[in-house]
Amino acid sequence: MLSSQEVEFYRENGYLGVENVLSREELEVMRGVIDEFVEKSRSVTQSDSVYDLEPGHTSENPLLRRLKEPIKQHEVFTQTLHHKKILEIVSQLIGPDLRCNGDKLNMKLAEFGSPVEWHQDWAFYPHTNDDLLAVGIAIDKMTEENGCLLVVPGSHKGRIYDHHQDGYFAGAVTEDDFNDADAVPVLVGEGGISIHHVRTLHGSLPNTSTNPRRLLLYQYCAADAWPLAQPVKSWDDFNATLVTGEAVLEPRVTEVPVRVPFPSAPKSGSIYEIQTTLKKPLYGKKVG
Ligand SMILES: O=C(O)CCC(=O)C(=O)O
Repeated sequence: MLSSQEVEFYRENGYLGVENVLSREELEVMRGVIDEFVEKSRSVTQSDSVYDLEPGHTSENPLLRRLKEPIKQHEVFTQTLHHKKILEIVSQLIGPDLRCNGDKLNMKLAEFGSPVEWHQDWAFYPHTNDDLLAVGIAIDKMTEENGCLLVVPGSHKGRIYDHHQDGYFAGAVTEDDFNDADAVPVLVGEGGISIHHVRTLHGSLPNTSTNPRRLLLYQYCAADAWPLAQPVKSWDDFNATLVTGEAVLEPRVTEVPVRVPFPSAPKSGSIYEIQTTLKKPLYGKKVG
């Protein structure tokens, strides 16, 4: 459970690091499963619905950047989504009825891994209220050198930044004068978790260390937050995303700033793929 100081810190700053959530044994099991997916990625030649590959990936030198929707790929990831300690912590922050609206395993290889440009998750999936957050499970110790998560404290209380370029959603902040001067690292040891509010500005640098940086991300939403940009097409499918608690028929609507992620990026795919179209990336290579 979080202390009242930790809850207060999260409410004020829009992020939190919590140490020692997963045990060493749980981490070892997960690392074994991740290694199996890296092995399987050797037979994949381009990014698909499961594997997101770094440029330069080959069967001899697999460069797996992301395992997409890990809860669909292996039961260890589904079990961890329901981890008792994690659900207790998340419930303290956004209530007992929870859905999951996304999950991913981001991997930065030693001396290589891709950066993630600055963005607010809310720009991708606005809801009727902003009781949504992402939990990042540190499979490896998070350090500044290996490209830990960076956040701008307090940004969850502010505006939604422009994530559009040339009239299309670009998946990253595109404002000319934006910089990372106010950013702080979220440093947690292996088995710890980072938590960031859905409106918190965040990003991460490439991995310049000799160690990998693997972060398993689960997006949790209060069950009464209703998605505004990704329409619910089936009540049953929607309720299949419930992690704990009850579905609601009356979404809670609060006063939140909303921008929709449309028109969609001409280059669709993962955040990495969408962000390759950025003309002025802060961290990555300039394209075009
Ligand atoms: O892996 C990271 O450092 C950040 C990931 C992230 O923000 C995302 O995938 O949306």
